[in-house]
Amino acid sequence: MNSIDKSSEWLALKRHWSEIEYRHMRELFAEDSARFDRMSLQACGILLDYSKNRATSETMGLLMDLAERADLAAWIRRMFSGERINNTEGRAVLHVALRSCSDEPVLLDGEDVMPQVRAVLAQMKDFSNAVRDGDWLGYTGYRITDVVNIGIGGSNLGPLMVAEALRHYQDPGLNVHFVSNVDATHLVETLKSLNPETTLFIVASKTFTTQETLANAKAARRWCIEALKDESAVARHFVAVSTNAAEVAAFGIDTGNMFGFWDWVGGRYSLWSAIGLPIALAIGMPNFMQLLQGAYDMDCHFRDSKLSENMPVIMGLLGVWYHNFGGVRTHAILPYDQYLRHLPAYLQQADMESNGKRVSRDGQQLSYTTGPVVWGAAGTDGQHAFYQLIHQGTQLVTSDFIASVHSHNELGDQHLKLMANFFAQTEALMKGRTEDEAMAELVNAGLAEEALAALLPHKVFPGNRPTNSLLLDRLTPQRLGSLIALYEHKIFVQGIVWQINSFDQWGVELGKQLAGVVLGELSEEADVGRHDASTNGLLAYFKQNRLRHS
Ligand code: G6Q
Repeated sequence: MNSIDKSSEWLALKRHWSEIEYRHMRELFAEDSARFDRMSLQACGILLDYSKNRATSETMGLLMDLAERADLAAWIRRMFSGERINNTEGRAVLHVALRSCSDEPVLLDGEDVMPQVRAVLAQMKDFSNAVRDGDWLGYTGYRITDVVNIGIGGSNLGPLMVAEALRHYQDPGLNVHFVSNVDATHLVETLKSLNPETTLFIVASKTFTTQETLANAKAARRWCIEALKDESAVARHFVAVSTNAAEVAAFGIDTGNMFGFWDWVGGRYSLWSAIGLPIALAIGMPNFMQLLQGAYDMDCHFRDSKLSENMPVIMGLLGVWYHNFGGVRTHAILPYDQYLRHLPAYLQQADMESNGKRVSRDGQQLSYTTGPVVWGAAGTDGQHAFYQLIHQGTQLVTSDFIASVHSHNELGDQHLKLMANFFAQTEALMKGRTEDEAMAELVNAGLAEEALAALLPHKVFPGNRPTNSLLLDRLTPQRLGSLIALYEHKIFVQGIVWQINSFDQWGVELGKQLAGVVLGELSEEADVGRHDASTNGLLAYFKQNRLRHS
């Protein structure tokens, strides 16, 4: 594979960055009154304004050339047509099939996967209706009031984020909880307020071998049996979501209470599958179907729009622009929506696990960087925490600001206050405050000359800080589906340009192996000493102190 950084398209962008680097967005706006019209677009009920970027029409043209060099359009077709593009695991990447609302078949090795997808959706519908309507009762005949999803990583972050984002649509009679950490505190604190007779556990694990999930599931099972005094209670209080029926049965969950999915669904892309069962329980299956509809809308936009009018393509390429040509290393996700407060953590996994790769699809060490550090928090909280660095720090941070025109909670003028902050921040990040403006302000405040000179440099804001603004009409299940799919496809676009496999996760697998080895050495009698001096020392200290204080 020819390394993309040797291509003429890449070199053209490199030259172009050196031309544009010192141009201020203030100038770009002053020169072009139609900039917003040219650099914004709408799709699936989402407005993307990308005009507050260090980019011109020429930049966008050069980025599109790079996408063509990377053969992006063909790779999009490959994903949608079920090719095994996850080459290191020999798997297709078909999360798009999970939300297909079309009658067209989705073929994998010549076989339509849609009948299986629809069968699991029907099973989810029956089950979630039964629990929500009180037809599925606990072992002692009580209605289920609490659902605890036990899963980690991709089997936790998606459902957790969506259930919280759509809390407005939740049935108040059914609370959904999420336990992921192997630190028992997570489970213990969650169970404290729950009644075993009315609690249903979903054990969610694609492999059903993940240490954290199995440890929590076993502890939950003991908690249930101890309270209900009968092993057979498990059948009414435990269901599983997995691709591994044998391990589900070995754990003691009836496979009749199992919801399946397939190896062509990556963990971090699985909330659309049965991994979304806690979402369906929380908001009801019609709303879950709306979530899928929204994702499908974005899939169609991504698959069918030309690259220059394609929202995920534009966002992905702008990310490449800053990362590879501007040296920007971190990207902030800033939802001005309390319901979306878990979105940064969700996208952190989606992006960093997908694109945190150092070799190309064919195993060559890359000569350019990939995968920004993704982080963030809900506005306005973030403004009172880390925005200082974004405004005045020494490194350039790019950000996505996300909000809705209408709030589910229009309390007084609070939504207007929230949105005033949203608009003011992106404007301030773009414009900054020049020395003259800062000076005028200090003069107005009546500062004496000496104090003014001392304070002036601190009051200057360079501006020219790039932001994307994303405006939804309202945070509905459908819009949320489109928003998540937008980011999934953005990540895909970047992975293709970087020539990497965005769909494996060997770094996660490593953690799973290593913890198992060390666990064996933590017993009293086991020898420690096979590691480096630091690890040996830490292990010895830990074991001695456990003994001393036990
Ligand atoms: C996601 C990753 C990873 C995975 C967890 C849980 O893409 O593969 O986060 O989801 O490690 O794995 P299981 O679902 O197999 O328990």
